[in-house]
Amino acid sequence: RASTLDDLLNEVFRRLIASGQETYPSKGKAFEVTGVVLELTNPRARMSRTEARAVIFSWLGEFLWYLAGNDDFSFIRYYIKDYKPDYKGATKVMAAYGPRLRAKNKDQLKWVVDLIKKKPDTRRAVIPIYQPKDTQANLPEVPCTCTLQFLLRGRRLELITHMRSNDAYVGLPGDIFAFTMIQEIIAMALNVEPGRYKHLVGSLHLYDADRRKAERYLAEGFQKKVAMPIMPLGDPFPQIETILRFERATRLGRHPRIPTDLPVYWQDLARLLSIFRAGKDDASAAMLRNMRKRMHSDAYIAYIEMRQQK
Ligand code: 5HM
Repeated sequence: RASTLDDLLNEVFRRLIASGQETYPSKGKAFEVTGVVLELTNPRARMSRTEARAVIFSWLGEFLWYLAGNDDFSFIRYYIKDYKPDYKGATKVMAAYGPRLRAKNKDQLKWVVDLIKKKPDTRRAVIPIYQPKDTQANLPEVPCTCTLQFLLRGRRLELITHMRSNDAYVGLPGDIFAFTMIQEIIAMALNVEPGRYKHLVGSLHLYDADRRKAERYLAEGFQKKVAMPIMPLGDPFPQIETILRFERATRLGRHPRIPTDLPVYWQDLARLLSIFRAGKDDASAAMLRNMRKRMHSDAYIAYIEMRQQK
């Protein structure tokens, strides 16, 4: 249990390095702990401030990919250049979460909001990501996330995520980022505060290939605590539609204007998308490219702090 993502990652990496059991599943040697419960007490402290893990663009891109209900390979590849296609030339991602979360004919996020509004104490606000169709042999990828369960308790919205498998170095931080953002979206739609975030993992592992990087992360020491600002209260779905339109236009290189009718919270995320675009556009601007690599959460945080001081 920890109050920030960095504190949680510190504990997880230490545990995996000290006592992870060696396993050899589908993707190379890994050190594993099974049946783990991680808890982030402040779900807004979802960003890392370290040099090693502060990769806000890929997290933000993946989160928007989910929200868009999208399964296009080109969408996610724009944000995560190492994202592997299911097979050579694949244009869709079979295990994509987007269509499972927000199908055209059934938006599970809105369903959860409606259900909890009607039955605040419900134990049924569960979104299944992992589905029967994933239980076939030899699929290239199957979702690592099984379910998201929302519980409104004491006027706070808790989220319990169950993952069958979680890569502690590459997957875990982005997963926590996206799911706590979804937690806050549902909380705002219900007009309550987000509560605890719990992350239940069947197999939590660190690949041998990332072990040195995890050690380097630990060597950076503890970072100053930071949390994202509070999402604007009230129904966030219309604002999400606007940001998704902006994201798409930006990704397609149309250079849209920042939607100034949006609350500052969403405008700031739109600015991050523009900065990311700028880094891609000007191939000759080495400095900009470098800035894109480094202009991760730290710069975003400095920017928020500056705003808060004003
Ligand atoms: O063998 P398996 O299907 O579990 O391999 C998938 C790998 O991707 C695992 O290391 C898993 O932990 C990681 N992963 C993750 O950590 C994958 C996804 C995508 O569903 C994710 N987090 N969100």
